[in-house]
Amino acid sequence: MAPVKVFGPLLSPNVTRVILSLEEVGVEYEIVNVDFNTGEHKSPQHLQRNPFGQLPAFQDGELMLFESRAISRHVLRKYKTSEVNLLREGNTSEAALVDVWLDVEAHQYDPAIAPIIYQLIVVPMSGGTPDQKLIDESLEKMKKVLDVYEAQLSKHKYLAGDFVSLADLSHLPYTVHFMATPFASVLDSYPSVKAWVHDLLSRPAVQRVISQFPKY
Ligand code: GS8
Repeated sequence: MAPVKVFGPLLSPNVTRVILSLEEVGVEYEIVNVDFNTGEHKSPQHLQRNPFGQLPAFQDGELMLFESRAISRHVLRKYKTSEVNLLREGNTSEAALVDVWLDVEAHQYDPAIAPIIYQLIVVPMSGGTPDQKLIDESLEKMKKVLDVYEAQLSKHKYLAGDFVSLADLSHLPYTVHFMATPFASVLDSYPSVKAWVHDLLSRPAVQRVISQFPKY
């Protein structure tokens, strides 16, 4: 039996974030699907795992967690290996910079990119029409964030410095879907960002996860 369980479909970006962390440290895990279509994420059973009725939830023995970034930090802290040190907790300055860029991802990048993916991929799946005004506004927001990333990544190979961290990987779940949209060429104006994304995509753990994604 796998030591840990991830509740939620692999394709949901916040679920993918957790799976990427597990793959990086090589922990065996079981994915327990929770069906959005039937509203299973709002069922009393799931609300016990995540009181906000969202995915992912995560079980590690007696410990039940929600919030994908907190789960990822737990995984990378508890199952850290000598080769994989994605939180840099041995160095307080590096760890603080990882926290800064993880917060940037959560509070600047995610609110800009998530509506674009939702409108372009999720809305059409349920037969709806994407809200173009919201997409345009979100793209403008995203470009402002990417300006900052371009400046940072032209000075350092990764966001928190010259070492890869969870702050970098945490961007991938939405970015991979973004690259499959008609707006993927937006990244062409940000060469350092594009090189950074491609570097992250070449990681074996990342490849193991995204090779399971559908080709749109
Ligand atoms: C967000 C979880 C979330 O929105 C986290 O875990 O990082 N801050 C949380 N999950 C989505 C699915 S993944 O995109 C979700 O559960 N949506 C359904 C809902 O909110 O009802």
